[in-house]
Amino acid sequence: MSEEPSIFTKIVNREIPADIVAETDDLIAFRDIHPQAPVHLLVVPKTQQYHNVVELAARNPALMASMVALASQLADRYCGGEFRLVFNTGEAAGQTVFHVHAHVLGGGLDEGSLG
Ligand code: DGP
Repeated sequence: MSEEPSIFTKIVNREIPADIVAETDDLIAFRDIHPQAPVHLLVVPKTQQYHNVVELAARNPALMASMVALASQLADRYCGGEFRLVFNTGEAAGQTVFHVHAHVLGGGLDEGSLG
């Protein structure tokens, strides 16, 4: 891997702590450090090779589908199965970590909370 490990790769590798709520062979999910909703989880592929959801969807749609499935399972567990799924894409859209991740938001959302 030519890039420096992302902050999320460091969480995958247990180099920095996180409140991990689920893990599979390919994915990890943990609580966002700056929650924007009563339930705010991040679902993240363990690989950092996809920088955003557009790359992921083009190159590995099965992995993207598994992210949606895990988001749904977590929403069942934490917020009654209903949730907002947000992929910020690009700096101007608020993306700060260029290792693709889905924000799973739920549990009494305000209109304005976009992750
Ligand atoms: P985005 O702005 O879409 O790139 O989302 C990045 C999210 O990652 C942001 O909501 C805050 C979260 N985040 C950044 N660093 C950490 C961290 O070290 N731990 C956890 N749990 N979340 C983090």
